[in-house]
Amino acid sequence: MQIDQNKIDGYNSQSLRKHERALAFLQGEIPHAAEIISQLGEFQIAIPSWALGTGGTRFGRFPAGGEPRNLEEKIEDIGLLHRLNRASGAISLHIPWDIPEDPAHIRAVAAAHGLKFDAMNSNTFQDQPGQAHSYKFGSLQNVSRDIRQQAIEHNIEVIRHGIALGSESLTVWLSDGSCFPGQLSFRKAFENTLEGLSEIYAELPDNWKMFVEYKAFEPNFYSTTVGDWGQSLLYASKLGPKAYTLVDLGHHLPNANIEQIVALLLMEGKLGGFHFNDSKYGDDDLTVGSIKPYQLFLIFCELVDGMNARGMKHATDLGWMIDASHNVKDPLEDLLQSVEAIQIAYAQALLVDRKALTAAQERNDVVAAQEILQQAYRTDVRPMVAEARLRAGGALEPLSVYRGEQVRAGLIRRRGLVTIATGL
Ligand code: PSV
Ligand code: MN
Ligand code: MN
Repeated sequence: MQIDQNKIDGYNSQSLRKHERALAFLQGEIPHAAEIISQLGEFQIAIPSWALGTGGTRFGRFPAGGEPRNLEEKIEDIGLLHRLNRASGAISLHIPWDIPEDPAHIRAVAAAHGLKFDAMNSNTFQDQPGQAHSYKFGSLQNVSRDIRQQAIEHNIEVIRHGIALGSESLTVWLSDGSCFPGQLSFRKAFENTLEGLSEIYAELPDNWKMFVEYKAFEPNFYSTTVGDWGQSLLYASKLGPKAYTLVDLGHHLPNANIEQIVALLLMEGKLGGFHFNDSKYGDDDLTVGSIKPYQLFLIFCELVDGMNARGMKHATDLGWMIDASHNVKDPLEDLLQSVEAIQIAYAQALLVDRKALTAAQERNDVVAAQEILQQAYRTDVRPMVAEARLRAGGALEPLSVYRGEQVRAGLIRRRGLVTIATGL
């Protein structure tokens, strides 16, 4: 389903006046507005292939209809998002959910939509049909060398698929852990996992990175073998310079100070990637910024500050991705909301008066420091985000275009009401 430029321009012209008034006001208030708009224009957020359908919960799934039936259609859906917001220019694949049978063809389809291939994700948390060994008791941590070997080979196969597509990173999330005390030896589980990760690491091309994603609990509920940023950092440090920690916002214990984790990982040069989502209770995978937008802003403050301190480029030096799941919303609408929430938090973080903040910190002026952050957070930066989209050829109001063009109804007509999405 394509929405051509004329259509988008038509919608834009309807709200252009209102937009220009709001933007002019902001430009008057913010001296470096032009710089922020150009930084926003460069910022791309990858969309995971598994977020395009309704994931549901373990109790049930209520499909939205018209969901992508194959990899081409997943790419097509992300192409549509990118067309509207010009900020979703990459797709992240999960193997074996998205095996590219003909990589040259898949590359061409993605290129036609202006999309790149972000991190490749391996899957040793499910047993696949015909698989020789089960991951019931873990993959890389497993007491059986044969099972570990199977998981290692799978990850190497994922790297090969990624090379064929032009990806440059592998994300390893392991569901390994235990459900009951005594079930496993923490030390042996760690050592086996490190050994397996090292064998996978050895297969990485020179220009590749490996992201070690941590998660506090689920599906194991007593221990997780890569359970927190400390454990992930241990693996990443022992593996070598191509290995990094990946932070998924939903993977912490309640009330964890994620912004502090981000600051320290960046300081150590070991933060590699991000999975954005939001949560109230656990790994809820809700729309980014829907529950704790201030936390998201504080995280971005540390990202901007820490990346600047290391001379990193915001747009390219970390892997930015949404990792969401949908139960009650149209997945594409949810993703448009998530991308915008990330851009808003980024823009607000770019607004923070760093010099004044440092000065307030140096004189222990707690009130001034808080005011400086909240001044940025309480600024409505949406006109700058919209302007960045407009300049890139996108829609001032992506959701309005999506709804105005009745995209979901069109997808249902073409793909059917009941579609079986691959993946979760
Ligand atoms: C696990 O909860 C996770 O966050 C990992 O990133 C997986 O790859 C993804 O969700 C999809 O299951
Ligand atoms: Mn994740
Ligand atoms: Mn998760």
